Order: sequence, then C-alpha cells, then structure tokens
Amino acid sequence: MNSKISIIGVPMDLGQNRRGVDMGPSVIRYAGIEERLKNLGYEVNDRGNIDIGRPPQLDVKNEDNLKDLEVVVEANQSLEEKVSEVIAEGDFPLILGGDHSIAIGTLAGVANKADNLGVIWYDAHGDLNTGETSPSGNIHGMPLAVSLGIGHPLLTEIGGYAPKIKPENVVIIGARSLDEGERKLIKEKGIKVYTMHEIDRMGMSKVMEEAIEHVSKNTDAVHLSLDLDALDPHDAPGVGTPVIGGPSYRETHLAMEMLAEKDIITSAEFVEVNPILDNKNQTAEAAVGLVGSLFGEKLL
Ligand code: 6HN
Ligand code: MN
Ligand code: MN
Ligand code: MN
Repeated sequence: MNSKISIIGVPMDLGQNRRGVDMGPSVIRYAGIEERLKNLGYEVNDRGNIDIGRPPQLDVKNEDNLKDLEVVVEANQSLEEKVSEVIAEGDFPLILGGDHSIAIGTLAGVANKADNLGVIWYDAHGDLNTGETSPSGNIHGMPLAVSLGIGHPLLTEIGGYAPKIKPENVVIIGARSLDEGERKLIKEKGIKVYTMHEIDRMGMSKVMEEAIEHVSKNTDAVHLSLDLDALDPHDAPGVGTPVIGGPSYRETHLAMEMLAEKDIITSAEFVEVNPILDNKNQTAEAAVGLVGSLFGEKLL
C-alpha cells in the first residue's frame, strides 16, 4: 500500500434530497480517521474540502429528469482536478462524501492515470440509472452509469474524456435494490454483480475472493467506492436511502481485510454518511473502522 494518503472531503448533498449528508466529511474526521491512519504508520495529508455551490432552488428537476445538474457538474469537475493533483504527487486519494454523485469526479480523476481501472462498487444499489430510467431524478443513483459513459454528456464528459471505465472491470457487491433500467443495463453490459443472494449462499469470503480476481485480472489500478448504505441499516443507520437485509459490519470488515491482504486498492471513497439520520455518529465510526481494516489494521 502507498505510504502517503491524501484525504479530500466533498460536502455534497445535491445528488439526492435528504439534507445533512454534506456534513459527512466533518463527522468522519471527528470519528478520528486521520489518527487511525497515522497510528498505522501512514503519512496523512488532509487537503480539506471541495467547494460546493448552491443552486437558487433545491431539488428542481430539469427537462432531462436531473436534479441540480449544473452544481453537481461543477463540483465534480473541481474534484476531478483535485484527485488528479493528488495522484500526480504520488499520494493515495481517499475521498470522503457527501452523497454518491461525487464518484463521478473521483473516477474521472483516478481513471485518467490508469489504462484499465478496476472498480469495486460496494453498495445496496447499482447506481446505474440515467435521467431516462431514474425514478427519482437524483444524480447519486447514476454515477456508475455515468462512469461507463452512459448518461447526460455534461456528466459523462467530466475530465474531458469518456468512458472512464469498462463494464468488464466492474464488480458490484451488496446489491439488493435495483431499478428496472439498472437490471437491463447490468444484463446488456454483462456487469458482474454479487447481490445479497450470492453473499448469503457463498459467504462474504468466497464473494471477495472472486471479486478480487475479477477486478484485478486485466487492470492496472483498482478503486473502491464504498456506499455506507451497503451495510445493514442496523449497523449503519445514518444514510439517506437505507435498505434492510445488508451485510453486517463484521462481514464488511472482512471484505476490507481481504482487500488489504491482496493489496490491490489504489484509491477509495466512503460516501453517504448523514449525521442527521445517524445514531450517535455510529455510521461515521463504522466508516473509520472500515478504513482502518482497508489500510491493514490487525488485532494481533
Ligand atoms: N445511492 N435507485 C434509486 C434512485 O433514486 O436512483 C436509489 C439510489 C441510491 C443511490 O445510494 O448512492
Ligand atoms: Mn484511463
Ligand atoms: Mn446506495
Ligand atoms: Mn451508492
């Protein structure tokens, strides 16, 4: 693992309509992320937060069924630049959300420097909607489609190129809420998905073995996009779109440890922590615990 980590906060809440997720970066910092990483021997550079604009009126859908498109595009452009800068300086980019729409900017910055980027999308959702298929118009339900080059050109062209990733280099883990259009896209593109069904049948350990093999086969870098709503709401209540029946904190912890063992992750983001919906910062603390295991923390 890279010994230098740069933290970038993205206080974005415009990709969905539950206010409060913009405080995610603050509460993850408060839960001790920097200390945790320093104790593991990493050099940590907290680069502060990306500036997010504010539209005159919130949650207004445009004619393409996209809410607050312009501001989401602008913020992701700034994030793309910041992530590119961090990579150019040789650091590991660790991005703290904010809602999941920020993965658009993260992946734009990360994929720029990789020929073939692998992606682990650990989420209750597929985030494979477009304006046409989205039931909500919320851009946080679209970043994986956008990164595959599918969606509004203002989104897919962030960073000045598209697509960022190839469907065969993606694996989704933990899915249990997929919209009609998302299911269609998964079949059409042949995207590898481990739903809760597979996790229940095979166990997390086998799922991770296969997933790691899948994303590292033909890739030169691997990004982890971890949406805290992937976890069962019992273990991560502070999220805007909870879905019952998810992997536990322990199972997710094991997933992170297996990633650490194989040492394949070259960038990561932890998103969707909303302290207003949380129970005494439990979800931010879970995020920090998972970051610890991803970066090699051991009990003995
Ligand atoms: N997330 N599929 C739903 C939608 O509105 O498109 C939910 C998306 C949730 C997105 O949690 O990052
Ligand atoms: Mn590339
Ligand atoms: Mn989700
Ligand atoms: Mn998501």
